[in-house]
Amino acid sequence: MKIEKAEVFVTCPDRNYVILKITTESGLVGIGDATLNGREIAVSAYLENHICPQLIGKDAKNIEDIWQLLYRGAYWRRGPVTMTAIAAVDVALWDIKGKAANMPIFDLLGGSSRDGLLVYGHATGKSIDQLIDEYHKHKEMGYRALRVQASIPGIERSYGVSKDKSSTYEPATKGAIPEEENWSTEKYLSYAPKIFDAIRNKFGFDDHLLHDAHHRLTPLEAAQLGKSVEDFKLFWLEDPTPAENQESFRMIRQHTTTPIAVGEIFNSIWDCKTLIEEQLVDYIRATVCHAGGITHLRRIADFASLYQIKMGAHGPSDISPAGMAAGLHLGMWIPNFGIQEFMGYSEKMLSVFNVNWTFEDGYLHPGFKPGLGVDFIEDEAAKYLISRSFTNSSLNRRDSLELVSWV
Ligand code: CS2
Ligand code: MG
Repeated sequence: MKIEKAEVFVTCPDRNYVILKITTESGLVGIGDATLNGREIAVSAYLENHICPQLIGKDAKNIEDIWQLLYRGAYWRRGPVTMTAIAAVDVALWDIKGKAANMPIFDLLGGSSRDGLLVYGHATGKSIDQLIDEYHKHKEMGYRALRVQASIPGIERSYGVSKDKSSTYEPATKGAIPEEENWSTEKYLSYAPKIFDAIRNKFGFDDHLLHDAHHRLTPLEAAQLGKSVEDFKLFWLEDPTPAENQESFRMIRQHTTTPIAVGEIFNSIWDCKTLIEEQLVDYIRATVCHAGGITHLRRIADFASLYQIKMGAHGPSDISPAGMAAGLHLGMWIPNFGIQEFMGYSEKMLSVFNVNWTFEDGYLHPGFKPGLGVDFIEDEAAKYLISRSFTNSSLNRRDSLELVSWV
C-alpha cells in the first residue's frame, strides 16, 4: 500500500475548501479535509511544500507511524496550520484503510456505540420573532437540538446572525480585509436571557437549547451569564471566554451549573489538559479536521472520558463535507459522545462532495460505504476558484458605551 501521489485541491463552491487526495500504487484513493477557515492557502502551501513530498513511498497502512513522523518530525509541533495539515493526511489514510478492508471507518475504530449521532442545527434571527420562525422551521426539518443566536438591540452586528437577508449564518467574510465590529458586553448580558426565555415560552423544554458566546466575555462576565440563564436549562453555553488560560474556567465553574462547551479552536490534547483534569467544562468541541485527525481526536476523547466529559464537535459550513464525515465516523464510535454540530450544506457544496450520510429525526448516520463514504468530484471542484476570505472576527471593538473588556 505504498503512497504514490499526494495532491492538494482548493475550491470554492459557495465557500472555500481545501482537500488532500492520497493515491496508493494499487490505485486506492483517500481524501482528507484541510480547510482552515480564513487560512486556507497557508494549509495548502504547508501540505504541498512540506508534507506531500515526504509521504511518497510510505506505507499507507501505518497511520500512527506517519502521524508521529509528521507531528514530531516537523520539530515545530502543534498550531492550527500544522495540525490541520496532519489531520488531512490522517483522514485520507483512514479512508484508504477502510476501502482496503471494505469497512466504514467507524467499524475499523471498534464499531458503533449508537444508531446515529444527535446533531444540533442553527436557528438565528435579526429579531426574536425571526428567531422563533427559524426555530420552528428547523423543528419541522427534524432537529431536536438547536443553537439559538439573535441580534442584540444596540449592537450593530451580533455573532451568529447573517449579515444579509438570508437566515443562514456563514462564518466567513469574502473580501479584501477582515471586518471589525462594535460590541457591548453590557447590552449582551442583559438581552441574552430574554432570547432563551422567548424560546422556552413558545416551544417548552423538550428540545435541547444551545448558545455560543464566541469567546467574547471575561470569566466573571461568563459566570454572570451562566448564572442568569440557569432556569432555561441550556444544553450548553459555548466558548464563554477564551481558553488560552485554562485555569480561568475555575471562576465560571464556581458560580454556575450551566454546562460549558469549549474547544473548536483547539488543535491538541495539551489545549484541554487542565480543563479536562479539573473537570472545568462538560463538552470538548475539538474536531477531527483541526485537532490532528481521527488518530489524535480519539486520544482527546479517551482522556476526556476518564473525567466524564463528553465530546461535542464543531461542525459549521467551514468544515467540508469530507471533514464532517470524518467526525461522524469517529462520533459513531466515541463512547463519551455528546452531540455534533451540523449546519448542513448548500446544493453547490454537495455537487463537489458526494456524501453518503443520512439525516433523520435529528440524528445523522455516516452510512455504510467503505472508508469515509465521501467522493470528491474533481471536475465540479475545478469550476469554483478559491476566493480570498476571512474568519469572522471574534475580536470586537468596544463601542463608546462599553463598560467591560473586549475579547
Ligand atoms: C462557530 C463557528 O460553529 C460555531 O460554533 O463558532 O461559526 C466559527 O465561528 C467558525 O467555524 C470560525 O471559522
Ligand atoms: Mg462556536
